[in-house]
Amino acid sequence: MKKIYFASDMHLGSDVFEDPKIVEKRFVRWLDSIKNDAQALYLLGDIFDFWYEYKYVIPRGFTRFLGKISEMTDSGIEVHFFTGNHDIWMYDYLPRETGVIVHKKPVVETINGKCFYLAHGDGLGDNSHSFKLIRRLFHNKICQKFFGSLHPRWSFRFAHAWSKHSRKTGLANPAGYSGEEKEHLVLYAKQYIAQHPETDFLIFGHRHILLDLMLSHQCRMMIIGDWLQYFSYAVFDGKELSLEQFEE
Ligand SMILES: [Mn+2]
Repeated sequence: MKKIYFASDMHLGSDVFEDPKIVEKRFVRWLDSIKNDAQALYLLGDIFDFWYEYKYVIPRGFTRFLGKISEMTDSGIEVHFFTGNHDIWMYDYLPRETGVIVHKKPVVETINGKCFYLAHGDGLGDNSHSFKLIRRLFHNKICQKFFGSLHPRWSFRFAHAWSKHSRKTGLANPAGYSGEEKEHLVLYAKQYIAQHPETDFLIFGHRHILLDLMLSHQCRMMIIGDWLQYFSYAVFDGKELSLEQFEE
């Protein structure tokens, strides 16, 4: 069997690096390095730092990335694209143009007899009111329509400022791992496997940390880092799942 790869949080287009293409080019080199033994690739969210598409227009940039994943789907690799909290507004452009399969919700999938629970991870186990409110606003159809009716000169400027602001409070300075008892996703995962004990692996992005944790004798969870600090990914060879970092 060929391998299944998982990666998340590239935040393509973000200004964390002076040249935003640094992340994109590195990520594309990684895609090049896996394309020959990959059967499927799961991109677990926050692939773009900001994405919004209109009926006839898409954001500029990302050409190397879009070209590479199109090449991969053309060659028969299944590419799954999860939306995160930064690229919620994904409609039919990516599936039509690049052949990816878009997921807006967590996915449960059996791969080679193993049961996987896959999600970006935002909104899971985090019950804070301000987070819930913003999430509801961003997912609201009327708000999305209103945003789409603005000229991009205004809406994109607002969005990039917003993304920058949320990074100041989150991404550039993300709360590190503070233990099983405090990590929302660990708490969520424990609750989930209590209801779904058949689960073998839970894989998340979102937190920008590396975590590989046994939850029970059968069930293991991973938070697979990001492409801003760790250049990390998970790979499943049909039997074993491992968390790795791309080294050139
Ligand atoms: Mn992220």
